Amino acid sequence: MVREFDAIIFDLDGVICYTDEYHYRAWKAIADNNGIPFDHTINNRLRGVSRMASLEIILEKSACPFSDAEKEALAAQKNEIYKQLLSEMTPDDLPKEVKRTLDTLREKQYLLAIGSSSKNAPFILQQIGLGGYFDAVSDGNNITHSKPDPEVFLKAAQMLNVAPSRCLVVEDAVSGAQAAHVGGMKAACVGDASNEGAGDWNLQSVEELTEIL
Ligand code: B16
Ligand code: MG
Repeated sequence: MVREFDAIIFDLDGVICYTDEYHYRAWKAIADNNGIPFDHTINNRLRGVSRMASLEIILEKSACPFSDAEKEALAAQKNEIYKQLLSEMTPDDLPKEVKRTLDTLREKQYLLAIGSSSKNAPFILQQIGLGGYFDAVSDGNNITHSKPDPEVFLKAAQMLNVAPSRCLVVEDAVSGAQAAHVGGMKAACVGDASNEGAGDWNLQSVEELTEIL
């Protein structure tokens, strides 16, 4: 079989592990403290979006305006709550089917990378036992534009020294699938993005990757 890809770039939150629920809980605490309506439907719009851009989406429902300094303070408070939740994660929070899939793709000699908007990506990978596992980690610390801008995936491809057209992105966010496409990459989607039909492949589980690769 002729291979279409040399590298697989995985989104982190919502693909490798379910930190999306922790983002929800942390933002919910901030929203409740400030009397701002917030639910899972709004939370879905935050997938793949940077911390400050997420806050702007949440503040759309606020009755009163916030200054830039107040916004910075709210984002910092949210991150403290989020990091507290992350500190309780262990390798048991890495789903078995995800680890099996990664190991199978590695055996098939694909390069494996992370392409995440999160500045907490290195800490999360450490917590779930994947520190040092990937061939490249491109995350919120090395980008200036978040998804749907393709920067995070293009940087991952650069780190791997692989052409974008030879990379497959795995995403749970519609914004992430769009970023892949703008960057000239194909996208395999799970979760919310799969339900929205945003991918070139729309999967029920990450493990289905081993059938298409
Ligand atoms: P942080 P991903 C994204 O991670 C999340 O989906 C998104 O909800 C979050 O706002 C963003 O990271 C930034 O996270 O506040 O930790 O820097 O899906 O791109 O892995
Ligand atoms: Mg995600």
